[in-house]
Amino acid sequence: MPTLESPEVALLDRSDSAVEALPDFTSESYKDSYSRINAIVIEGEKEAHDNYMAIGTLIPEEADELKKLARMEMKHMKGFTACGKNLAVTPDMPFAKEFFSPLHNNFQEALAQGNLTTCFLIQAILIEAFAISAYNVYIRVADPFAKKITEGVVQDEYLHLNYGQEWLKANLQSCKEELIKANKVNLPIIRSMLDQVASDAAALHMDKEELMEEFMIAYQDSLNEMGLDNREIARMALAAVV
Ligand code: PL3
Ligand code: FE2
Ligand code: FE2
Repeated sequence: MPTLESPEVALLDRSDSAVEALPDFTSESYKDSYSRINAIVIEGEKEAHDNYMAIGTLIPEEADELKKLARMEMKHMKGFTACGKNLAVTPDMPFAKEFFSPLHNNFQEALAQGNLTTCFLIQAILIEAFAISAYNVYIRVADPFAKKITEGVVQDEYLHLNYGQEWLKANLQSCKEELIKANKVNLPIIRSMLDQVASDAAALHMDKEELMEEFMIAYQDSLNEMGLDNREIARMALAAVV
């Protein structure tokens, strides 16, 4: 029977759904996985910065607002860089660059065509919902230093998702067809990124199904807020599984 001092009792105090022990942040296997995950997050924040700056060149009247979002992304990048340093981990940046390259290339192609709908879908909806899911799950199992940083970051990511969502909502009539088309191409890429990161995430005690669940909540909520109906949202979400 658990006593007050026993580990079982301490575990019961954790308020999240995944009631499990925190990982050993100093183990070699934790640090090995962290070197890739930390790099992915650093690269993702850097690309997010570049993407908001790039979108600003297509909408001059929004350039100042987009610069603000980009500046937040730089701050996130610095925060996560500090998280790696704090654990004495060197981020594997070449791995992360390769990891982001399919989305990176699709964003660049859309940008070159002045295709704002696809740019917003890739950066503000798909990447931000991916970040929100990852950070929400990570907060439950992070070391205390990284937890504090990630809690601040995830609040900003909701603002970024919301910004893209409001632009797409305001333009929905003219951009719906393109939105659905771009989603068909890019949601499977997010799915494959999640598959690629799952085993490293598991080493950090992050559960794949929990990540998918958190992603689907942020993604579907956002499509709903844009004004898509349940059938349209279901069709779009199915692009992740078929
Ligand atoms: C946009 O502001 C940021 C984009 C970053 C995308 C990150 C996706 C992360 C997937 C890996 C899951 C682990 C999270 C752990 C956090 C240190
Ligand atoms: Fe960010
Ligand atoms: Fe963001």
